Amino acid sequence: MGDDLLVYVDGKFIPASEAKISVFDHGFLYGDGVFEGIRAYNGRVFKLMEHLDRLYDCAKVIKLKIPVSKEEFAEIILETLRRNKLRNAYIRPIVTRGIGDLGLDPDKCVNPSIIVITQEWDRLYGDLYEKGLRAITVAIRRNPIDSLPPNIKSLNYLNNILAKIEANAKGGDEAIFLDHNGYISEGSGDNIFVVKNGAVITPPTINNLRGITRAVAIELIRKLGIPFQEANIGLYDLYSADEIFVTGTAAEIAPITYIDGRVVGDGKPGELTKKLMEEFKKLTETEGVPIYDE
Ligand code: PXG
Repeated sequence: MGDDLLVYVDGKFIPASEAKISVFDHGFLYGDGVFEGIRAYNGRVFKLMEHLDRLYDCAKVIKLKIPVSKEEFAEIILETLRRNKLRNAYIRPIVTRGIGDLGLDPDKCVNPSIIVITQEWDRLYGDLYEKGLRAITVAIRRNPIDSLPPNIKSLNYLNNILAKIEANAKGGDEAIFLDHNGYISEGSGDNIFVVKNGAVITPPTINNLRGITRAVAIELIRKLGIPFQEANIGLYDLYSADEIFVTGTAAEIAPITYIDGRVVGDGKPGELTKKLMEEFKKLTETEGVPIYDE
């Protein structure tokens, strides 16, 4: 990592190579903590408050009290970007449970830690936005909603990593999860949409992360007057779809053109997907919280 980058750690800005947390931090020992992934485009942070709302909701679910207000957290993020002179960036806020003993009990950890990493960022999937991604449905199931709710963006991402390992092994660019009922859940790091006969369908968020990009895509779909439905979908809907795309802060809106060895539509990114990608780009270039005085 670039050594000139400054990382925010509990009130200080530290050079990347010296930025550390304790081995006794329960974020490290148990994955006990929450995080966000946010993007800045063109000097503005896209959907900053929406990401912070989710971060605070997730923290509340795991009974983790973030020691600063949402407004203070927003300012920490903006200041980290300013110190690094960034205009186009990936932003990774992390709140860990903090230092405790080797036991599980979170109540024994008194001081949660706040970390904000920012870095220059380009497109996640490179030329695949034009070519389309190969997706694989994986054997590993999404965490059940009554064991580890997939709505929590927690530091324990092993479920997602197992999916990614499987997709990598099978030659997929992205892994698609089913849940224990066989319903399509989401990708390893993005939400999924299908298009059939001009209408867009995405699964409800009970079995997946409430993606900020998902919400933006739905808003665009509605604005464009495209028929839209939130509904459970299965493998049949995936394999017979005219178009499939995924949405995420890192992935943005990305077309899937192969799924489990089947060609989606004509094997090229679909018209509706391309329209949404275009509209999404316009939004990211114009909206957001300014980092610098304009
Ligand atoms: N589902 C999951 C499981 C995610 O982790 C999304 C959906 C999309 O949510 P947003 O709010 O970003 O639209 C995510 C977020 C990566 C990476 O390297 C992606 C995420 C988190 C960490 C790393 O692609 N995604």
